[in-house]
Amino acid sequence: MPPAASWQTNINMHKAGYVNIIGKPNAGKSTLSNILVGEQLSIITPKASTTRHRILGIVNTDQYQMVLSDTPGIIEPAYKLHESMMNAVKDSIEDADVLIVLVDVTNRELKEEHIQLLSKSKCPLMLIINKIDLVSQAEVLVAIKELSERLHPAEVFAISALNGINAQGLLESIARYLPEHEPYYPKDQLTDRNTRFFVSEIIREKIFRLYEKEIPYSTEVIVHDYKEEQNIDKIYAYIIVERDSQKGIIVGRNGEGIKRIGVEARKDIEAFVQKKVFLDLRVKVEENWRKNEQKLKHWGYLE
Ligand SMILES: Nc1nc2c(ncn2[C@@H]2O[C@H](COP(=O)(O)OP(=O)(O)OP(=O)(O)O)[C@@H](O)[C@H]2O)c(=O)[nH]1
Ligand SMILES: [Mg+2]
Repeated sequence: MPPAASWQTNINMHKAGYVNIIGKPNAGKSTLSNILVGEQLSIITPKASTTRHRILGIVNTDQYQMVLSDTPGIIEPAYKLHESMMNAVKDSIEDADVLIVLVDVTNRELKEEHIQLLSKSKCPLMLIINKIDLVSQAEVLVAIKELSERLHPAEVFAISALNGINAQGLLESIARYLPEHEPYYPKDQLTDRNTRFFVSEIIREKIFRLYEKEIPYSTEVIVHDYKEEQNIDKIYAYIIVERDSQKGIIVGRNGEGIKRIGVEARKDIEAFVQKKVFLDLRVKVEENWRKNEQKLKHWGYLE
């Protein structure tokens, strides 16, 4: 048995903290968060503004607990929904122990107001340049120079979140900035979200992938009943749209649209819950839900 003193030192040395990833829509925040956590917690699509909530992903080792927070992209609010998404961004700047500013090297202009927003943070800022697989090394160096001058980061990294390039080194670097602290969550916990949330996100991801224009943005998914039986999970969800015309588009000719969402989502949900799944999807119209404070509150967007 080790002497009491060394055991004591280990407890004291435990590090824990909130590491918040922020950046413009489509920068790769969810891809990075997933690769660091090692699980597909956040949905990823080629469309901007996929993520609507803060989602915590927790990395646990004996030495530390890193609570990563994936956030919606920084946007100009046009709807009440967007205000809630931007509040998630602002909160994540304020409550971070380490702030990761993720920048897509191919879309790297930062507005002055974004720099102002970031300057409110009082913690170490790590600048991470993403998607380096898409450009030359020379361009990466230019981006590092340009952005470092404006953001004054404690550290800079260049990565490809998609291919995992430099991801392990990044994880180790972030860990060095974590303050000494006891764990915030049980050490076997991976996220703060429940199964219903992930199921609705999987369905929403299919809609982002299968539909164009305003349809994905006008859609919300609500799991309204979840029955766990011995060999099967029975899940009942509403796909909420803003107008009757959108309902028709989601359902599709002879119901083919909604059937395809159901088939694809069920496959992923079964892999996620590791069980057979029955999925019942219905489309409901809630006029202008994105502007409706009551609805947004009810669905967990507004505090
Ligand atoms: N080529 C390349 N593509 C990437 C990389 N990282 C992410 N992507 C792609 O960029 C797109 C957006 O990725 P997400 O992780 O959803 O981006 P996000 O910042 O979470 O986006 P929002 O949630 O919409 O704000 C997806 O198509 C990803 O596959 C990368 O390193 N290289
Ligand atoms: Mg995202």
